[in-house]
Amino acid sequence: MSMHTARPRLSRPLDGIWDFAWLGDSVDLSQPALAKGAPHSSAGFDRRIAVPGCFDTLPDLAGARGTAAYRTRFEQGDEPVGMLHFDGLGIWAAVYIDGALTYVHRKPYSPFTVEVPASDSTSRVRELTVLVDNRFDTERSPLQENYFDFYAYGGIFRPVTYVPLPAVHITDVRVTTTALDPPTIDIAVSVNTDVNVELHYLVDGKDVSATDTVDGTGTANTHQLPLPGFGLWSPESPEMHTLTVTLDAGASHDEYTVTFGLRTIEVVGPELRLNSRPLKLFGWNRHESHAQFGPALPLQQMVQDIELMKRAGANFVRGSHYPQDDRFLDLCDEMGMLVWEESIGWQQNETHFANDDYQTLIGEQQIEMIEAHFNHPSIIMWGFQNELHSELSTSRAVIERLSVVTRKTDPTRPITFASCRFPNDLCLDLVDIISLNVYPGWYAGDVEEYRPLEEIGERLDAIRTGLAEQGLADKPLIISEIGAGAIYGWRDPHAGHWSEQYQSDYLGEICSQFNDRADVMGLALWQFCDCRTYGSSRALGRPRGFNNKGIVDEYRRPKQAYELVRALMTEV
Ligand code: ADA
Repeated sequence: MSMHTARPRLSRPLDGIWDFAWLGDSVDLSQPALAKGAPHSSAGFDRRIAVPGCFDTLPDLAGARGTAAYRTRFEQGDEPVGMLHFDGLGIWAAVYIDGALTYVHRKPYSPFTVEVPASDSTSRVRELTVLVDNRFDTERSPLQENYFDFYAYGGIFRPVTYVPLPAVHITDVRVTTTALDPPTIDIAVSVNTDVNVELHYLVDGKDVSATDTVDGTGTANTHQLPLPGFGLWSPESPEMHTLTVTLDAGASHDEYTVTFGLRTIEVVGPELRLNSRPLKLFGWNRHESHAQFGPALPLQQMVQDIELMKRAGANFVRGSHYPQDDRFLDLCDEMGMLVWEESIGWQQNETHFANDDYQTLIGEQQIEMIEAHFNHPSIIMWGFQNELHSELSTSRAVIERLSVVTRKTDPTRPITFASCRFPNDLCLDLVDIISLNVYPGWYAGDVEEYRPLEEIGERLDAIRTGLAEQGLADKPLIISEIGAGAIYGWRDPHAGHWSEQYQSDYLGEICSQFNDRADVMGLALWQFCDCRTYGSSRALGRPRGFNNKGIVDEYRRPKQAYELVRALMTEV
């Protein structure tokens, strides 16, 4: 296995200690463009904060909702163009450069870039201020709401970088594996010019004798670059390669490096095939969440999370329920985890579907997520709209629209959404993979019955029959959520709901069922780690204010079920 960094260019990380001020919960953000009177101008930056980090995990701001001001400085060199790249934050942000509003960001967890305007002073030092707000406001940020079953953290919780650029530069490079024998790739390069420029390609640092010319559209396609002798990517052998594209246009020289894996993914009848071989997916749903850091997970934690999942037999993780940290995706590439990535969503209904602003933003997030993460071989499917009300006829148009957008942005990967409405779902025919969230024996059918574990097998049988009746048996099936809650340390002679024993028996039952069934292609247990959720009276079904269905707790301490699942899933 070779280790690479997926950063495409020489960039300057702005992560570190920034100035910080808490502005409270009454700042009026309706006119963030008022540069001189902008709320941060009198902020008085009296504190320090880490970026990446969440402000509402600081002791005195735990649980607070309001506006925070962040400030740092960065040096601009002689380069004609500069971009700031933010990998993700929550929930809403306004970006100011040298005091002037430059960008307003409304999509939690989405990566975004901001072009740095030319400086009007001779100083090369630029001041970057970001107002970050974590209040729920369906007009300002309709993509995240307080009824979602995961905590909406505030802060710049993923890296920020400054990327200097030449005047003529590469804006994107996409690599698609088009054949396996010999491995062959298609390269699509976008540049910010429509005059002819020359491109040159290196793979793993080796000259592959391929050059290309960008035509007037700004995009060049090499026609099938064969790479005989280059290793394929798979979970068992996650071999990564690099492609470096160099561009020469007059005095302008640019270089852009992407990492990629040689692999194909396709749906054939009820099978999902990686490199033409059928997959059986097993793993977890994972929230980016930690007791101390919220979603600002240290890199070490990301590595440990993947290690914990793999040790227990996983080859698959569903990044529930939002675009993932790019560093986590890099690790999945390097460590051989297959990924389902999805845009943010949690049980959206007709109110959302009637809101044009919501529809626009969710479509944008879907496209931006795919564009940012296209080259990760670990991602094998795109999802959206977790548990939307797909039993309503109005939902069909939403799924149709997102399916079209997704397939247009990436024709190479299958699409899915996790439904909890089966058998009343009206949209399953629209996607490539059927994914069902079910909780038999937890949110049990028979509320009087103690330890109703037999509901698990019964439900799986009913799903198979139901899919056949609806003419959907010929599509791959994933049980995309199933699980039971356990409070870490709660071992009880009665072994009922919330005990570690019930969770262990429950997950043992579902894993045994899965191992015995050829007709379920994938299983993603709910969930990997306990995560913070509602603090209000909604928490009555969420003891401690946590969703406790993790197989490890919010500090990654394994519960009793972990060793059983590990035994069942590594000895098959
Ligand atoms: C849903 C949902 C998850 C979580 C889970 C649960 O299926 O998709 O986010 O809320 O239920 O724990 O009940």
